[in-house]
Amino acid sequence: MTNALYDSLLGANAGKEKPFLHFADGSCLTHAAFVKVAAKLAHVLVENGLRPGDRLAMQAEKSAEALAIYAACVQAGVVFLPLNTAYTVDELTYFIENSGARLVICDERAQFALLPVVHRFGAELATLNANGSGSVTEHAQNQPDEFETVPRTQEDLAAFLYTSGTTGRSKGAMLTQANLLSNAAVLAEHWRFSENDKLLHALPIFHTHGLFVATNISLLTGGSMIFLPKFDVDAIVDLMPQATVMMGVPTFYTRLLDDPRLTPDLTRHMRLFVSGSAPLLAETHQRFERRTGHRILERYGMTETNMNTSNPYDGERRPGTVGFPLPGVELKITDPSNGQIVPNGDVGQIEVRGQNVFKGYWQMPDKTAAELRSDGFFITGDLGKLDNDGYVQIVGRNKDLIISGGYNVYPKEIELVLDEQPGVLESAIIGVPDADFGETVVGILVAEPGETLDIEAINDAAGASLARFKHPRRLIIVDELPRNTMGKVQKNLLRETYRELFMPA
Ligand code: MLC
Ligand code: AMP
Repeated sequence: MTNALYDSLLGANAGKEKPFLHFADGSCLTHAAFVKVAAKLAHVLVENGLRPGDRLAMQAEKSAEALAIYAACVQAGVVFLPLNTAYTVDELTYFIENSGARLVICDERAQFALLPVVHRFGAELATLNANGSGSVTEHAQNQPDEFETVPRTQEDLAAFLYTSGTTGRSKGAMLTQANLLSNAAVLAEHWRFSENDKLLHALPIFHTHGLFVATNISLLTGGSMIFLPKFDVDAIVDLMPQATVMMGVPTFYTRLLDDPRLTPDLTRHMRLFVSGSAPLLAETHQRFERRTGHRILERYGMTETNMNTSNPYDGERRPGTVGFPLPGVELKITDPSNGQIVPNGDVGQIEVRGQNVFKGYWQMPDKTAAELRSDGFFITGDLGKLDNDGYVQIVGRNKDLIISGGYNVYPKEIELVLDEQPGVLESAIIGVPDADFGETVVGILVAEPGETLDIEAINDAAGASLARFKHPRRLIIVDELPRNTMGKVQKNLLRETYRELFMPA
């Protein structure tokens, strides 16, 4: 038995003395060196007691070493669980407990807060800092730079990515070797990647977009990435003339459009701009083309499914659409009430099936059964339709979800925190349009009779337990929430009322 993911992404590059990661200071790490770092780290994982199939949870800043931990997990057959650096200890506690992680890697600054949690669940803790220092890399120094790759089948798990739910409890999406490898291969071909590509990488590496789409494609094709710690317009403008491809969320593109340095000359060396993770306004697509001559290629994916659809590389990249199902992906638009395919052109829920679709939610068979049909179709929760030429258009969501700057925010999770605050009778979290983040989070509160709400204290409480990107940017007190005859809060009415809060007409 082999380990196809390792062989394709890393083993194939073992002898390549050409750059894999370029850093902003001009230095670089070759493919061969990256493979060696990964092997050393794989020894560290084994010495920490990790066995194939065990989970490793990591909350670490973006660095070559952090990326090499992912590679080490692939080589050692360990399931990689990357976590948003914005998560609070409360949030991390849930992930560590739920995943049963045996090893938790975090920044040195977080270790004392996390140590009691890690010990409570019988795990071990190691550290990795933004500059690559920490107990993990110290331990790796004296390890051999070769590691006997652990055999894995295509159905074995490679990663868990947590995605929140409408009940407020996050679910661990189990991704197999086959899910990751098949999608990387399809995308590499569809988007014409080669070893000559240099991808401008400013996304975080704890989500599908930055970790699997960008990184796996670059590894698979032996290309390279300009690896930036985060998105920063100045750095992007500096480095774009050296790159050939950029992948980003729509906020990347709107921020670039706000900068006068975005010109045809700046983008002359680029062959492809990809956007995804949130809706790209047709207007942004058109403005970008007018400014640079490039048509952004929009694609559509999810944590559970990797990438599902993409606009064509050669054909028309149609603004406001996410293109066609990728090779190997079946897509249908169904009536949510009965699962039947709706007439062409009608709006329905998007369902997808293919090798890209995950195996289910970790230890949540009921939730898995509710979203993943026994015939393999996954109910995405997105609402869409096909236009006359078969392009998929996403028109809304059948799930209570806000996407802020490419990060998913599930209202229920925040409402649960707000409802617990003194004097709060009930709350509703909605997303309203925002020029920078696409949508931003607003909280509507109702006080208990006779109570006066302390907004500052409520904000502090939200801040203590929820990641910063989930915090309501505004809390508004109302007398009551609008409800329909069934008693359900009518969030559409609230969204309409507060539509212009951050984007006045
Ligand atoms: C940062 N902040 C955010 C935020 N990002 N708040 C809401 N939404 C966000 N996305 C907070 C900061 O903590 C800060 O808090 C304040 O907002 C302003 O920060 P900033 O400096 O303007 O933000 P910045 O650090 O520049 O980050 C913005 C961003 C980043 C858009 C560059 O969020 C980002 O890289 N997003 C990409 C997310 C992503 O990769 N998604 C892919 C998911 S995979 P304060 O304290 O200063 O007020 C997926 C599947 C698929 O969806 O299809 O791809
Ligand atoms: P996540 O759970 O973080 O993977 O987010 C997945 C969700 O992001 C999808 O279900 C969609 O709602 C949304 N999404 C991803 N790409 C696009 C896109 N191109 N246009 C609109 N929504 C998108």
